[in-house]
Amino acid sequence: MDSGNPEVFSKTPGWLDWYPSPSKPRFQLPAGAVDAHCHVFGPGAIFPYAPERKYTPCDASAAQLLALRDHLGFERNVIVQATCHGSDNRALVDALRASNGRARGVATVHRNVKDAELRDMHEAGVRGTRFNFVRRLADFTPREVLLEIAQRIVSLGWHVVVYFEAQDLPELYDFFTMLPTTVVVDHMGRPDVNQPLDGPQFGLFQKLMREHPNVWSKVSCPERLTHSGPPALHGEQHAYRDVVPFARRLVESFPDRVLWGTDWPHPNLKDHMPDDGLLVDYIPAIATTAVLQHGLLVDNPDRLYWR
Ligand code: 0GY
Repeated sequence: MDSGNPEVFSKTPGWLDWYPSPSKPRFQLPAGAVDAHCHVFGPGAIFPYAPERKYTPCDASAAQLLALRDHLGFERNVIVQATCHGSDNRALVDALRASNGRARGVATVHRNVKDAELRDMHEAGVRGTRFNFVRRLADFTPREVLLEIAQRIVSLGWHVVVYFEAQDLPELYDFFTMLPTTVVVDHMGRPDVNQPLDGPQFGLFQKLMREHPNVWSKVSCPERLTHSGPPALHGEQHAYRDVVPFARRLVESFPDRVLWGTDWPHPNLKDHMPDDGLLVDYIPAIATTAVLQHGLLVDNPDRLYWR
């Protein structure tokens, strides 16, 4: 910083910090497994949070993320730019460089981004850009601006990651189908898991994936979607049981277009902070065979991010 005094950030009141001592998963991840949705936050003293942010998180550094990767048994990460950093991707790029090729990134870019900046980000490992439609997280950006950005990244071979809530899909559907890239949806489009699996809400999301082979989904975030709650005990069979049928349906219907990630450090959770080891133990409930697990954790992220 110009003054030499780093800005001091106070966390949003009620902020839940990430789980300090996650258990070792019982589920043995396959060799080459990728945690395909996680974030770094700051540290704010080095990479300040964006002025337009809607929340101020606890710090969650690249070193802490890479230590978690090793503890859980992942080999690689996909680090996704979080809204608290706006379109300032310095913390993300720093983390990608610290990973020595074992992480790829999804950035958030402004329409004024220069081609040279895009090329530098690509060289650091960025392979996508994220459009956020969740109102509590990001201000509205006109669709034509997003389309313009999407068109600019085609030549880099990047894709678009979209984050939205299920009640907004009817309005966003046509826009998503216009995008000229692979489109990766965060957290299954955030269904209300109290609604039927084959009801109109999740039915529309499955239609989007069925009719548009360029659409992928992360089957992540049971801890955000659940009404029934976290596992009471390590390895408990019924962890996040209300979310399981939704994730399992996507894994079984679209085995080559699903990804999984921890979502560490779990921004904006209100009820509980998951033990990341127990989250990994949830994977075999939604990908029930070794073949499905290998696709979800190794082949699919490898194809999208490392080829
Ligand atoms: C997630 C979910 C959330 C936050 C963000 O970029 C973000 O701030 O993605 C959320 O609050 O639901 O995937 O990390």
